[in-house]
Amino acid sequence: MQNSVGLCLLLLSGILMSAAMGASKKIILDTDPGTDDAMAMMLALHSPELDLRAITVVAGNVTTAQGLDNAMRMVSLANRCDIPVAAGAVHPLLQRLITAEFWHGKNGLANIELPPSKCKPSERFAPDLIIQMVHASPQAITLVPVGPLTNIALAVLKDPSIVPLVKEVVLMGGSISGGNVNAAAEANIYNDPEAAQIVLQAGWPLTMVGLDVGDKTLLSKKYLAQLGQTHGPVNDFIYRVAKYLIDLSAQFNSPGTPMYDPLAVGVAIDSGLVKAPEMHVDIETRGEFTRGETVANRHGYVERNVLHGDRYVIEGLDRVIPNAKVCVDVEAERFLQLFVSRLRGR
Ligand SMILES: [Ca+2]
Repeated sequence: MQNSVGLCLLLLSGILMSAAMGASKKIILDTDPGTDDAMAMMLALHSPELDLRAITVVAGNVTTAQGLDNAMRMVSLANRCDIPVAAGAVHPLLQRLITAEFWHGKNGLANIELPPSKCKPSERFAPDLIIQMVHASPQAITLVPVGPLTNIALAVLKDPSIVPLVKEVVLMGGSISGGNVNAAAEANIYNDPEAAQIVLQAGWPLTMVGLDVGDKTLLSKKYLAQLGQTHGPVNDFIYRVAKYLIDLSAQFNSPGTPMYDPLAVGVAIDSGLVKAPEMHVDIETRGEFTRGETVANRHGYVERNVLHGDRYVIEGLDRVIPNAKVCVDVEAERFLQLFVSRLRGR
């Protein structure tokens, strides 16, 4: 009798576990690793709501070769050699690559030398891996790009039939209140505006997690201290990355480091963390001062100008169709607590 009760409990827990696993969201993290990319990746790897199916590497914060090396060392540190890691584009579609060792350290990982990876990279080209995985799991894959959008654009250009098969896109990039590269543009979009425009206009459900909310989500010394109380290979690595970034932010009089990429993963975990009204967003690709700006229509319409003789006359308003949910506010404390709680002791 006891045995059969035990067996039933075992079966039940198995069913519950598989139900929980089935409920987790399949994501592909497209990344230019990158310090905040490192934090994003480790958050994704340690969140049961997410099932990280692949990591695809794009040129951005560092070269693709360096980014691949960084990603490989990180999946190895987390003991996740089962996750395919594929290298992708080595430069933006139409412009030279701009790397950001200035912010991320010489190796892109805060100058922290992780042990060599015991995992092997995928031999697939990242956009091809994305195409293959989307077809293999239709309507089930969420793309989480946290670097320039080159890989995602290449996948769409090569196989537009993936667009209706992708569940959604949650990207880190853009801003509707000024940039960080310059007055107008945010770095991920600035680093490949043509790719960004392809991704924004593709026609899939898309959430833009931009500077507007990243700048409100500052990891401060308070959270660093919490991470410092516990230990584990990932915990200790992220502690060092966070400390590097917090010290860097202090040089610019900021009380903490903005959690840009991790917040995109956070929104993939729980969309309730942000307020994200629908807007139509275009990417400026030509402006003298504004190339790479995310131009968002907050009102949902444009004026209709009709030529009458030698002038145009406004005859009415035309509705524009929203193509993105644009994050404008965030429950920062709740997100930061989530982040720290997921990595403590890992
Ligand atoms: Ca990034």
